[in-house]
Amino acid sequence: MFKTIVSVAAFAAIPAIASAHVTLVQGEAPADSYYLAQLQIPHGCDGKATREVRVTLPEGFISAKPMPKAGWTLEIVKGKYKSEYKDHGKPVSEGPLEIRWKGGDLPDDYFDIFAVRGKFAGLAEGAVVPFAVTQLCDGAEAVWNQIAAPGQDAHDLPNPAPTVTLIAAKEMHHHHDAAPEAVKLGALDITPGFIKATAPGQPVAGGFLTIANQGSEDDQLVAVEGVDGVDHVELHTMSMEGDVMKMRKLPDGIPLPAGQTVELKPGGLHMMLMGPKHPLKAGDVVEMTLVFAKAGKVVVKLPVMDIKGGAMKHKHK
Ligand SMILES: [Cu+2]
Repeated sequence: MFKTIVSVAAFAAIPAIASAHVTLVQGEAPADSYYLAQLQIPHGCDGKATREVRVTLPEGFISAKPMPKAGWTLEIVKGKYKSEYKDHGKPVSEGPLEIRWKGGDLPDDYFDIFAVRGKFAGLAEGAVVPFAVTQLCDGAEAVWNQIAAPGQDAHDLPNPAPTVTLIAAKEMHHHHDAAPEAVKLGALDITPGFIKATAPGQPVAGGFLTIANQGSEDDQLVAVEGVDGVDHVELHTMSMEGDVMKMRKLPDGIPLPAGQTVELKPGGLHMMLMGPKHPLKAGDVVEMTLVFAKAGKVVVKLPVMDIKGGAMKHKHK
């Protein structure tokens, strides 16, 4: 159960947490490169245990290989791709189209991750690529296949397909140079995301990362401090109010429920670097200290990336 530290205001932010929907753990990937698609299944269908998970692989995700899971039987549905691709110089025109993990038992109270490795080919930077998922439960199913129309926010959709946004390979190259590494602090696994590059004079910059609370106790990200070159850092959420996307400060921080993964990402929960004293440029690495209510403090490094498309609008009141 939630501890008293979770205030009403923070509680109200919980629906914005990505873990309510099926999501991809890594929301960005370089175009024309390998990608480990980790699909996070946060709950069952209407309270019923999940028995089968199916993912439809997107066109342009080639040479896919699923990761076997104990207690589940794998089925790979193969067929022709719509186009022909090159993999290591060889033409590829067919391969896995759908992966099915069958015969398992994932109770509604648990979450799990199902992984497929493959390679993006022929898709442009900025493409938002869906991995549609169907959960089959005892006498029920949940289908995660809705795609946001241009200008529409995926958060409006009741059953959005999990998506990954393709970014330029050189941005990922910086990513490798900077080697931002996952950090462990007690029961928390913290995976660095990125900070959006800013133009001169831009008053704020969004910062993103993923925190998995593997423990049995709730925790809370209460503050981000120690960032050079910015005035201070706030924790924000975004949500639709009517047809307007509104940003809201979370004065008590971001709840990290036990056993859940909370993703800070464009269009949702984020950290907001207020008042950068100079533009944040792609390739920079920003060091910061995350402060948690229970786990304590840890230093993480986030690379600055010039992310195109899916831009978050910073309409502060
Ligand atoms: Cu904000």
